[in-house]
Amino acid sequence: MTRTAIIGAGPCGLALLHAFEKARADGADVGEVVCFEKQSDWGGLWNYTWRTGLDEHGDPVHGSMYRYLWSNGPKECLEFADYTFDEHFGTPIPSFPPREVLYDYIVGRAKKSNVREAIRFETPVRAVSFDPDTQMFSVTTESFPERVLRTESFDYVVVATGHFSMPNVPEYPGFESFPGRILHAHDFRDAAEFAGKDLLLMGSSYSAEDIALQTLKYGARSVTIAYRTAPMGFGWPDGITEVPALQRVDGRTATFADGSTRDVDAIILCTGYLHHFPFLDPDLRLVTANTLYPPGLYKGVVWAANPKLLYLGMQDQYYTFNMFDAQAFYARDVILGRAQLPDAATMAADIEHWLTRLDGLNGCMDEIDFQTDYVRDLMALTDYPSFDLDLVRRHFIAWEHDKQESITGYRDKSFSSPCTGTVAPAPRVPWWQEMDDSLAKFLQK
Ligand code: FAD
Ligand code: NA7
Repeated sequence: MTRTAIIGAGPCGLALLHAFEKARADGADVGEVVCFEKQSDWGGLWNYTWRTGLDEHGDPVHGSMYRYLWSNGPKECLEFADYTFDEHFGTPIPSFPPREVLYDYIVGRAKKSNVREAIRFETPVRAVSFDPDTQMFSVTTESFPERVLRTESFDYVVVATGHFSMPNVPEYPGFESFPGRILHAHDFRDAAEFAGKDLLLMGSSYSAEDIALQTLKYGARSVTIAYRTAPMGFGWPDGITEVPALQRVDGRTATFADGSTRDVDAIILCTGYLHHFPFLDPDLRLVTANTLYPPGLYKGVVWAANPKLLYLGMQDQYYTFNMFDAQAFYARDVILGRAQLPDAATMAADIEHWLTRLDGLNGCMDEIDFQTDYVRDLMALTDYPSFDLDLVRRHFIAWEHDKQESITGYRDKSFSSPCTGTVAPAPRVPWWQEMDDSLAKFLQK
C-alpha cells in the first residue's frame, strides 16, 4: 500500500487531503495518507495565535498573522472552484473579508470533505531522510503532550509547511542601543499597541504596506517606511511617509540614505521570510528566495532531483487557495500514477523555460500574467474543476489599479466570482473606518 506523508495542515496540506478524499470518493485506491501538523488545529497561518516566539511546547510559533488582518486581495481571486463562497456563506459577501471569515471558509471545505481524521495534530515532523536502496522516506515525528518520538516509512513526502514563518532579520548599525522595541512583522500582533507612537517600518512589500496602514488606522502618530530598492509609491494617507534606505540609528534617531532623520519609538522589520526546512535532510531541501518560480521544482511542485518528494505553495503568491488546489490535484495525480512524469532532461527543460521567462518579467502586471499562465498550465494537467481564470487575471489587474487610486479605499471595491458570477456587495462600512474585524460583524446584514 502506498503511504503518503503530508507535512502541514494549512491551506496547502488541506488542499491535498481534499484532493485525495475526492479521488477516494470516486473509487480510487489512494493508499494511506497521513498529515502531520505541529499546531493543535488546522488552517496554517489563518489559524490566528496571540503567541509570539515559542509555542506551548517550546517550538517556534508558526503564525505570522495579526489582529485586524483583512484579505489583501479580492476573495474572488482565491475562490475554491469546487467550494464557492456562495455555497459556504449562502449569501453574497463583500470582496475583502477579514481573516476570521477566510479561516471559516477554508475550514468549511475541510469539514465537508471530512479530512480531519487524517491529521495528527500537535505532531511536528522532526526529520526526513530518503533511502535510495529501499526508495522509502523515514519520517520522524514528535507527538505532544507526551513528547513521543516515532519514525515511520513513507513512499512519498509532501512538504506543505508554508514559507512565511521564519523571519528574515537584518541588523543595522545602532540597533543594539536603540531604546525602543525592534520586532519583525512575524511577531506583530496588535496594531493598537503602537497607538500614539512614531514608527519606523523597514521593507517595501505586502507586510510593510499593510502594517503601515494598520498601525496608522489604529492610532500610531506617524509611520515612516524605509525602502531598500524602490518605494511602493502609493498615495499614502497623512501620517505615512516613504524614505530611502535606513543607514543607522543613534539613540532613537534614524538616519536615511538621503540624509534625512526621524525620531522613532519602535522599529518593525517588514523584511520578509526565509524558506526554512530544518526537518529535511540537506539534500532534500528546497533552497530559494521568495520568487514566483522556485528552482528545482517541476511544475512548481515535484522535486526534480527526487520526484517522490513534492512541495506545495512554495511560490511567492498572487494566486493562493485556487493555485494551491491545482498544485494539490497535480501532486495527488503524480502520487497515484495518474500523471506520468517525463524524464529528468525534459523536467529540467520545463523548469528552465519558466525560469527564463521569470527573468524577463518587468513589474506586477507581468508577474500576474506569469502566475496566471502557471496556474493555467497546471490546471490542464489535472481534473481540478475549471473556473474563469481570465476573469481572475483581470481582477488582479483591476486590484493593482485600485490600489494605485486609493490605498485606503481599494478594499471597498466589489468583484465578481469566477465560479458563480455572483457580484459581491459593497462593505457596509468602508474598510478605513471599520475597526471590528469579527466574522459576526462582517456577516451582519
Ligand atoms: P501555512 O498557512 O503557513 O501552513 C503551513 C502549516 O504547516 C502550518 O499549519 C504549520 O503549523 C505547519 N508546519 C510547519 N512546520 C511543520 C512541521 N515541521 N511539522 C508539522 N507541521 C508543520 N494569502 C491570501 O490569499 N490572502 C491574504 O490576505 C494573505 N495575507 C497574508 C498575511 C500574512 C501576514 C502572511 C504571512 C501571509 C498571508 N497570505 C495571504 C499568504 C499565505 O501564505 C497563504 O494564504 C497560505 O496561508 C499559505 O498556505 P500554506 O499551507 O502553504 O502555509
Ligand atoms: P516580501 O514580499 O518577501 O518582501 C520583503 C521586503 O523586505 C522587500 O521589500 C525587501 O526589499 C525587504 N528587505 C529584505 N531584506 C531587507 C534588508 N536587509 N533591509 C531592508 N529591506 C529588506 O515579504 P512580506 O513580508 O512583505 O510579504 C510576505 C507575505 O506576507 C505576502 O504574501 C503577504 O500576503 C503577507 P527589496 O524590495 O528586496 O529591496
